Amino acid sequence: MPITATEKIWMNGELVDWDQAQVHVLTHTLHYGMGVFEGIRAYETSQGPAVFRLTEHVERLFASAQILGMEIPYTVEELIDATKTTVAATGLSSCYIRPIAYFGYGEMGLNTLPCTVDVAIACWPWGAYLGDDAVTKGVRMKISSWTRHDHNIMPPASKTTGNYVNSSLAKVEALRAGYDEAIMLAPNGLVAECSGENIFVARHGKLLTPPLSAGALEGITQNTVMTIARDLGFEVAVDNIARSDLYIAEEMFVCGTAAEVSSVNSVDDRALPCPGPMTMAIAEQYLATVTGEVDQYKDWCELVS
Ligand code: PPE
Repeated sequence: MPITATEKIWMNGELVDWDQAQVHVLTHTLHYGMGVFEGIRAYETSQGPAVFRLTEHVERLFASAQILGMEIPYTVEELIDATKTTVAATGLSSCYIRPIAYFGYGEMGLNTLPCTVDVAIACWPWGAYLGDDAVTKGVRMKISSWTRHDHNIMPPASKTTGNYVNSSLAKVEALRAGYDEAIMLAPNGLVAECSGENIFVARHGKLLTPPLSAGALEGITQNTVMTIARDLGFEVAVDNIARSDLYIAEEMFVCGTAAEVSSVNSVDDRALPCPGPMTMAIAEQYLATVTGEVDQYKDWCELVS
């Protein structure tokens, strides 16, 4: 999906012009994939632009870094402020936000201990990740021939840049085969997640979503959806899902910051009921929540100014 340039990018404490936000080709992370990043969205609310669950996203950035043994040279509060400053500097009322912490220029070789850690935050307008009609029409899924990372190979709990080699291989394979998105199974065959979203299936009237132990990222949207779903009166559990659960799901959707809530209309060419009633109710409530229209979730909308 193409990027639209905005005014400024925050780099190591300063707002720089979009075109000046550059790195050297010998930047350590470019070679070895040891960077951590976030995907966040700001939405227009009646009180102005607000970043959805900004604090949790920045906290997860620090957790991702902690898993890699990377020390981010800022505090959570400083990066929350920096994110708001960046969004405000673009003048956009809604946008996608990409913070990244990476090992910078100056050292080569696999030892990261002497490396400096650089941080950048960019934002730009980004539309529906899985297509404009992903909620109503649903997307076509394919189980990937690529396996999700094992915990002792690439920790899936860390949103590490290098982890996304696995996601990109799966995504491109699915697109080339005529599908919209890939479902990844863990090394033990259990369902993990999609290349960039968490999965929910309905079985026996109950929503199930795979745990971190199955190789899924602990999605902030997944957490939001579980809260919304329970408050709407649906039963939800974090539990293991087998491949066959997907084929006979009563309904299925995927969710993530970029994809929001998107229905699934088929898995490996087995048609699923779509859009499902729980999916539709949750998708509608999610949109109202991120735009600050639901009183009980207003605190999740962190105003930019
Ligand atoms: N799993 C993966 C692998 C993942 O990348 C994401 C986010 C999620 C689950 C959902 O997490 P959360 O956003 O906290 O609900 N994927 C990002 C898009 C990746 C991309 O750059 O493309 C996102 O949604 O921002």
